[in-house]
Amino acid sequence: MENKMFCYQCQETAGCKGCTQIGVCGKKPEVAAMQDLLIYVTKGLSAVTTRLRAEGKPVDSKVNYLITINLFITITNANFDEQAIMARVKETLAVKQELLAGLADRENLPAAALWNDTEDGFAAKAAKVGVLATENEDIRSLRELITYGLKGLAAYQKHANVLGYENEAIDAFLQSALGRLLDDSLTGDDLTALTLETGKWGVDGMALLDKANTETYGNPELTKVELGVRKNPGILISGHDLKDLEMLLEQTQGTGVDVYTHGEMLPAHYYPKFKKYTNFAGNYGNAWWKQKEEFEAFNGPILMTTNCVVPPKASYQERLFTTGATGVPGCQHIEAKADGTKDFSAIIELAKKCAAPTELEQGQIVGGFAHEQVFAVADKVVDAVKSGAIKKFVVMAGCDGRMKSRDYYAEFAKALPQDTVILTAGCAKYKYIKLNLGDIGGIPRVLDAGQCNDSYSLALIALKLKEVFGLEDVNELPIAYNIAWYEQKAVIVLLALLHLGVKNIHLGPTLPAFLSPNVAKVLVENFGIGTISTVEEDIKKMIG
Ligand code: FSO
Ligand code: SF4
Repeated sequence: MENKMFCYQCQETAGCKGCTQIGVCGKKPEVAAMQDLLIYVTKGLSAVTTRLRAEGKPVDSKVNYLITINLFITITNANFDEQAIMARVKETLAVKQELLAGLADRENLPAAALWNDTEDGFAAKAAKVGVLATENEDIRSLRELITYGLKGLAAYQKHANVLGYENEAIDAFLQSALGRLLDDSLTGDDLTALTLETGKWGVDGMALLDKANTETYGNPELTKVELGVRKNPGILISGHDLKDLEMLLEQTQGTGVDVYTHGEMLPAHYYPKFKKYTNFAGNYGNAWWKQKEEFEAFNGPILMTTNCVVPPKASYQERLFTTGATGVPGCQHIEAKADGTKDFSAIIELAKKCAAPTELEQGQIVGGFAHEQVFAVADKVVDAVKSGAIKKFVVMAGCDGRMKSRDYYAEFAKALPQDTVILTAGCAKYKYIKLNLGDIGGIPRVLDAGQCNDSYSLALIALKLKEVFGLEDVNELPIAYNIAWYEQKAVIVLLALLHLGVKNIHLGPTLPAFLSPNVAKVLVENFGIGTISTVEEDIKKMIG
């Protein structure tokens, strides 16, 4: 059977419809097929674990980790390695087989829970279980919306897990939801309810990760991050995994090798615990999509801890290392040992032989405005709002991307009146954080809370302001939401915001292709979700 690719999970999907030949991200059809199969078998395993729990039997945390990392691997720009993904499918099937033996009741389990590769081969099965296997457009749309939200939730769980934090209730929900996506008896209304429930667990998942990060590394604080380079050779670390960064910083002590952050690792500088490392040199480059040029110029090795990785140019492929959920064929992958530690000596040895990074720019980024830092200056913020010095906050969190249409966000930031403050998180910030937009009475006009998961901080800040101003509804606050999305972590952030009651979110640069017209209508009618138009019109609409 022809193995036709279909993927529409990210904002850059071909023609705003779906990638069918090869991914705009570089994902090949055979990799897309293995990812479809991995999702299918992970749903099957989740149906089994959900039945086990219903029978009162515990599910080992190792199985929970397996499920979360499987989902994480299929997120946009995480893993392009077909062999690595096939190995995960095999492992998942083996674990499922073992767990099936422990079930008292195996009646009426979905087909995915019983499938194993002795029936038909991986490629043949993958061709039957992709996104288009669900024929009804609205059911498919809701199933995929939930699946993508769960992928984002899984990524955040994985980060909390590596720091020793877990919440069995979140894993139980995640798995029961995955299992329910196999159930053909669920109606559009059932799936709409499950979408909203996913948002509730998204809030819990981000709260768990926030707790894990802040209890382990301290509360982010106002920090100036250097953008220039030093004279030593360096290692560039990208992605979102703070534990990997900590291990790398430890292992590079006394080696003469500096460590620079890239992309979504920038906010690591805001955490007190990382400030003690004198070789933690600064941030290099911009958002993920500029990496082909910037990794070339870095000269030293690059460690990708999570997405977004772009398939590399041959010129620096040997310097690109992956770990965790990421994978690129031809690049060395650093596996965790049984105790979770990683040996980065191969990267450090390579760095010693490389030239120091070529400087791209000079200057500083100011950030660290997560919840506690903002609460510490809450009086100042409240006074500025009361005096009229701050008229409006604009949440511009989310992702950056390649599309030219995203220049809108830089232009929008520049066009905002001087009495507005941007609240941001995620790699979207690179569109305007270096523009020197000034401050209002000492409060910077761009307040960066951190990574995309730190959008949770922005929600806490909104709830705090609601309390201080004695408002009933978070939507009465002078806050507009103009969010840029790209991949599936942004989906869980969006669902979490909807759960918290936030309305009238503008989502751009385009609405997700996976929203069918009917599902989009439900989101518009119930939550006022809209997209963007021109900078002028949107400033009028959002700021007044
Ligand atoms: Fe960006 Fe990529 Fe953080 Fe995403 S680096 S696009 S939403 O992976 O996760 O913001
Ligand atoms: Fe296309 Fe995005 Fe899927 Fe890549 S992740 S194949 S760009 S829809």
